Amino acid sequence: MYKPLCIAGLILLIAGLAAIAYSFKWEADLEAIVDSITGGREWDVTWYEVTESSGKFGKVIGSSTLPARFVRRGITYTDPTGKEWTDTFGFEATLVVDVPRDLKVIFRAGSDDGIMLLVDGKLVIDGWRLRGYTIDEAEYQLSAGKHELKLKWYEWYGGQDASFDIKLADWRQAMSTRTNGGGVGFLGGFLAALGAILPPTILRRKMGGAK
Ligand SMILES: [Ca+2]
Repeated sequence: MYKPLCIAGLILLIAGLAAIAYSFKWEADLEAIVDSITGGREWDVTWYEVTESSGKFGKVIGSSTLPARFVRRGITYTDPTGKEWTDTFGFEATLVVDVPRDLKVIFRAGSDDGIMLLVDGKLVIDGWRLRGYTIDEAEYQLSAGKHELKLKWYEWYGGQDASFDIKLADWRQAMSTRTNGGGVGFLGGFLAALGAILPPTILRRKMGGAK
């Protein structure tokens, strides 16, 4: 064992693990703020028939709700007549958020096929096209108070997925802290292991040679 390398490696390993643990705590705190913004409210969803591949809505086929933050893969909708929709349908949903103070957020909306997000009537995410599942992100400054979010989604043919999430802008820093912590921890573990297998005489031999 070559002790100095082992100790340096262990210090880096501990620092890396501490950064990872901190990033989880940080993320949990940010998630709690997002939960307070949505306040347990749900999307009010109106389902539509879709009449064109460009996502043109036809008649209303029913209504339901979705959780404020959701991931739905392989969406189907069974309308009140019992018909199950798997293609050529879509929805328009509204959700009111109540923001405790001015906050910079990241909206994340995913879809197969198209999706768009409007905040207080302003288009913030535009993914309104035929495509495989893709997540669009937009940073947005939300002022304190209530805001109306509108989410539109449509499915033409093939796969049918939709997702929506809100993150605070600091979430990206929390994630990079975790990635960096992982890198430092891995390096530390590697150096500690290297120190453990190196012969202890490596330094002594060098010093001996310098005499
Ligand atoms: Ca599709």
